[in-house]
Amino acid sequence: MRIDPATDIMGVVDVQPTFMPGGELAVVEGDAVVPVVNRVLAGCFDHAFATQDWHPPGHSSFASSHPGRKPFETIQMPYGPQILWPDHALQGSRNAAFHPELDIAKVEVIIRKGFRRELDSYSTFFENDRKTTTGLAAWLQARGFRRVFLAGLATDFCVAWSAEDAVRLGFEVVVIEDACRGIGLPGQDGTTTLDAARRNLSGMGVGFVISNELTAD
Ligand code: VGL
Ligand code: ZN
Repeated sequence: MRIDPATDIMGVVDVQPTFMPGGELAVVEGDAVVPVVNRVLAGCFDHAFATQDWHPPGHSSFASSHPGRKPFETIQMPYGPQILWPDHALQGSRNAAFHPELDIAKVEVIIRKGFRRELDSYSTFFENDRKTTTGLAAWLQARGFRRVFLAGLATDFCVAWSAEDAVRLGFEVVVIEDACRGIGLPGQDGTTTLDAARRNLSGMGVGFVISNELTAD
């Protein structure tokens, strides 16, 4: 697949140690995305944005903020169902910074999300009420980007919700599979949130590639 560096942009989602082995919400092999992201960014793209999960202490997505609740349970919030997580991505903490080896030289915009205490945010476009905008769509449109290539963590949450919103907003979307890792919570009938995300995104027309299928002009 050929990248057009003028109208294609890479989105690097939540490449933060909090989502990697040893972190608060560790994704299996989460750290394995770093060299892949670096290679693709260096070799194929002129432009990138990045997202950073960025929660205040006591964030409403933390199980610890809901007495009697445990991580990975689902509760009802005013904006809909919300999975509760271990405390993670604490603003200003070392594990909420970008992974120290992530090469952010080409990153032109950083979207921080989940900074409102009462509202979680998986997608880089809208918070979990699916109405509160981060402003990224307008920025991408103003800059003339038409296709968004997504990489990072976690495939089934922040990457998947970003991909879904991007399609709805009219962008073409491609997920770079080997540059992502997922959480994979158990879902209905033996499937996981990863299976559901892949099925849902494919049905919406999201493309999936592996990094060595990408070429630049
Ligand atoms: C994420 C759960 C909670 C993610 C962030 O980056 O996918 N998942 N916060
Ligand atoms: Zn979070």
